[in-house]
Amino acid sequence: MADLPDASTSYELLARMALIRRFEEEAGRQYQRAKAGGFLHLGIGEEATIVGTTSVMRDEDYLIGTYRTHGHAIARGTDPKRVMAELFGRVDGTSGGRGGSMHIFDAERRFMGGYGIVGGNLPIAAGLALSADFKGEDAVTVCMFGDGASNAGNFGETMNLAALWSLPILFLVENNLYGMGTAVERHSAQTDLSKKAEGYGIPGRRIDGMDVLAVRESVAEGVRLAREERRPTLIEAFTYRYRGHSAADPEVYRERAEVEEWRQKDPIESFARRCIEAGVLGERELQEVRDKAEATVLAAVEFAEASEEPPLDTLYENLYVLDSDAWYAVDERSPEPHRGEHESEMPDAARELAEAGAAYAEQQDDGPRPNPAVEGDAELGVEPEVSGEVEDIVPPAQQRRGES
Ligand SMILES: Cc1ncc(C[n+]2csc(CCOP(=O)(O)OP(=O)(O)O)c2C)c(N)n1
Ligand SMILES: [Mg+2]
Repeated sequence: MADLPDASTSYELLARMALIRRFEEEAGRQYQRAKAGGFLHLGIGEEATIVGTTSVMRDEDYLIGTYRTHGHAIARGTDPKRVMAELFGRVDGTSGGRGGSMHIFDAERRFMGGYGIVGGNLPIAAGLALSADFKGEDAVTVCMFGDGASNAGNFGETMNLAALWSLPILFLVENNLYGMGTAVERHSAQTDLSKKAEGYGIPGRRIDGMDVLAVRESVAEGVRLAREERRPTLIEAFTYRYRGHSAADPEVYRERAEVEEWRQKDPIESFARRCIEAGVLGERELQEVRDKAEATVLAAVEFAEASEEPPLDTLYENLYVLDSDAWYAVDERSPEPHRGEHESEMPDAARELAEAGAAYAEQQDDGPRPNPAVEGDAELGVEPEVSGEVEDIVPPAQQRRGES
């Protein structure tokens, strides 16, 4: 068992976990009151994995997570007021109220989201680590994801590149035993998730994710290996969410007794008890931690309530649009219904579109299809823009090994 750190570090670990717990309980309550919209995924029970990890990261390090990341942002130092405002969809939220619960983001604190696509954050994490490497920065990327995400195709793709390019990255799988309602042994052929990247050259280890000090110790070593030796590793932290997958989960896939069993290992209570028994913290400090968490969370709700909703005419701001005549990601038409938008018109519109598609395909049958990458967009006659010589970009690790 890892030794207790000094009193101020112990206090900080406990206070951070308690704040996240109280914040999430309140988020759940506000969601029931319909103050927070969209989806809501709470990580109550997983605080030790989150706080243990961030507590050994430097300010310049990147953290990227999933859609269950209110706690991750707060652990990284994001103001709980701004996280709550994001849940409420208000302008003062971390994403200006546009993202909601699943898209908390704080570039200043290098908390890079917040992703709704399971496993979608893995390749982005590799990109963050690669960019740090190219810039010659010392920053490490910590990528946290769920047990379910370890089955996604880009898990393997990311592990391969991380190992090949010796990226300064640490992968941490938050194994809470379920991907939605599917237990690990029903969704993963290899249930020892720490082994899942071994074949790619990334070693792993399993830890108790309910023990904040065990997480701290392992993550500190993983971060050191990434920073100093450019060796990516994978940590599998066993943890548990007490609440359902999202706010709308009848939880038919598990027994109440199982939830109770995990509650006995509660990361906050067990750490507080240990601090008291060792005489590192006293009852007075424990009460102070609770009171401060309460006050911070109530202030966050008040702040979010008072923050404005984004004005309607800003609806199309901050959207990514490909600037060309070809494909648009955004419907820029006026708000009234357009062709095909009335349900009664749908069958006709669908038939017309299908016929138009078939007619187009027929035209293409005479001769080989144009390759837009080589010839530009044949139909629009757009030439590809290439300025100067195109150089091969070789990642730093391969440059160091003299590969091109
Ligand atoms: C690519 C993709 N497939 C499916 C979903 C639907 N989905 C949302 S969460 C989830 C379960 C993921 O479980 P896990 O990775 O263990 O994370 P946890 O929710 O337990 O934190 C699924 C399947 C999705 N969001 N993205
Ligand atoms: Mg899971």
